[in-house]
Amino acid sequence: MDMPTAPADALHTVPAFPFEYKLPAGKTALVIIDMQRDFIEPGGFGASLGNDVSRLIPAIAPISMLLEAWRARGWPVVHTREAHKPDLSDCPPAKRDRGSPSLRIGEPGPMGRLLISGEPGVDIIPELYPVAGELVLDKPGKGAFYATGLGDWLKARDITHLIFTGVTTEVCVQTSMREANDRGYDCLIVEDGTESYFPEYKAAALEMLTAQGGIIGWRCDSKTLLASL
Ligand code: TIU
Repeated sequence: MDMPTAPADALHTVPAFPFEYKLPAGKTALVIIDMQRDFIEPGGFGASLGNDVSRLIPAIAPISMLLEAWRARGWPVVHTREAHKPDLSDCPPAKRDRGSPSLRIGEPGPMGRLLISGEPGVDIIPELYPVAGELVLDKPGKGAFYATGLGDWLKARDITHLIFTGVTTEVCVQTSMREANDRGYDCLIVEDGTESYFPEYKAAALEMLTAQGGIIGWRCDSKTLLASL
């Protein structure tokens, strides 16, 4: 016999910080920010900036468990990739020319041209590879809403709550969560489902997003979230 399923409007109570997060079943998207080879594997964009890319690996297993839970329930999943058009027309010089990376955006590396749509380095890592029905979004900025169709996609599905995971905590994840909060979404960031090249920046980002009574949103770890579904 099939297990009875909760009605689509069931509310799950997550014991989050700074207070309980009410998660509506079916209206809460799992958002996985930029879990792509260019940030996580050697030879990509993250490494070109001088970072130790192995620091991001601990986020993979918690995200994978959340992804499994969302898929099992048929709930919405969004994967983003930081990526530019091959002619770089959507990459401002202020982004490309800044600093002194070993390779710049658009230059060829071992996984193809850095942060260019369609190149191997832009692809999502195999452990979290998208399946049919999940939104895969290329974004030219750090935020997932800027110059993308994400807002329209969420509205069309009546999605009101967003669970944030991915990399890096204080860059693309934080920017996206702030954009989402300004657009009226109730946002929760998963503490062990996000990583940074800089542990101190990760800790600070988690603190500042949820300070002042949840000024941008909520936080909890993946076990707490999974146990409350
Ligand atoms: N450099 C860094 O920490 N992050 C980025 O450039 N992009 C994302 O966070 N995805």
